[in-house]
Amino acid sequence: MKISDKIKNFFLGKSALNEDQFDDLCDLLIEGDFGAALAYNTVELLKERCKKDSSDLPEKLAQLLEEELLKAENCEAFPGQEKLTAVLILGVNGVGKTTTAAKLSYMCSSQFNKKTLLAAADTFRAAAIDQLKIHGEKLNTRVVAHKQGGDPAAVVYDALEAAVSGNIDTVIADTAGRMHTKSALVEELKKIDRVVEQKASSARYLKYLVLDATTGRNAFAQAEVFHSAVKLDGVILTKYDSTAKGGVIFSIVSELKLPIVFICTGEKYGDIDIFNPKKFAREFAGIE
Ligand SMILES: Nc1nc2c(ncn2[C@@H]2O[C@H](COP(=O)(O)OP(=O)(O)OP(=O)(O)O)[C@@H](O)[C@H]2O)c(=O)[nH]1
Ligand SMILES: [Mg+2]
Repeated sequence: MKISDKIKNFFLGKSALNEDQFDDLCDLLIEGDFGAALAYNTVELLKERCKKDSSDLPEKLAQLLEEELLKAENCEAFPGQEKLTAVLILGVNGVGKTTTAAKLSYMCSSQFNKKTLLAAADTFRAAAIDQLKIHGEKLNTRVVAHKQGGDPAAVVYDALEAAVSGNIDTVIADTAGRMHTKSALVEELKKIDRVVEQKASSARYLKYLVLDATTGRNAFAQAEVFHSAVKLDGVILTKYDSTAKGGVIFSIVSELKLPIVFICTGEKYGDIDIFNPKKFAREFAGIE
């Protein structure tokens, strides 16, 4: 059962909560991938607010959850800018980076009338370049690629050059899956970041970490490592359709101050939305 349904059932028929019930709610939040400390603090705040007025418990919880999701530093909306934007799509293996790069390209052209270019900066995995090229063909989007084994930073560099001469609005670079626990891969990422930072000095440069909602609390550790390596701009949550939980994003926003920028709910190009904190918070609290 989805955590939001469990929370909904929990509140059914309850107009006020006693101490034990507040503890049960805390356990439910933890079960939904909230960190323990954040779950405890959230429940304490809820208790505080209930002292004054105990009506509409689910609404009060939703309000608190939304406040958590607004604690991140603001990320400028993407796309929709006049400037050339370079987006680096990062994450561990298999989280949905390549699919998300394609979805973002589709979103840019179908919703915002922006021209994109895909950069095949995953030069590591054998089939990665072809995988992106297939997306490029389906989306009628140019893909800049080098040979397998090449320097990923050089691919992004070339893609940015091509963007300037080709009147492109946004370069979306797919990168290789790298485990956050392997320091050599994290170092390589820092190098890519340095090159793109220099090359993209006149462009807007965004680094988005893709997190698979089904990985639970491990997503928090991934966000911590990537953020400390390259200072991320935001998180894209994928596979939200395949999890009953997803509460890990509350601690990512609240503790790392990283905004969630997009949420993906399927394998099709259209299965991506700009993240809406209010909607997510209300759904999590079992409302709507
Ligand atoms: N259900 C669901 N599946 C998704 C979503 N996003 C991606 N996938 C699937 O997840 C699998 C992996 O996606 P990729 O885009 O290849 O992942 P990746 O991070 O590029 O993988 P590597 O390059 O190998 O590290 C594919 O089968 C995708 O269709 C999503 O939001 N929901
Ligand atoms: Mg990939």
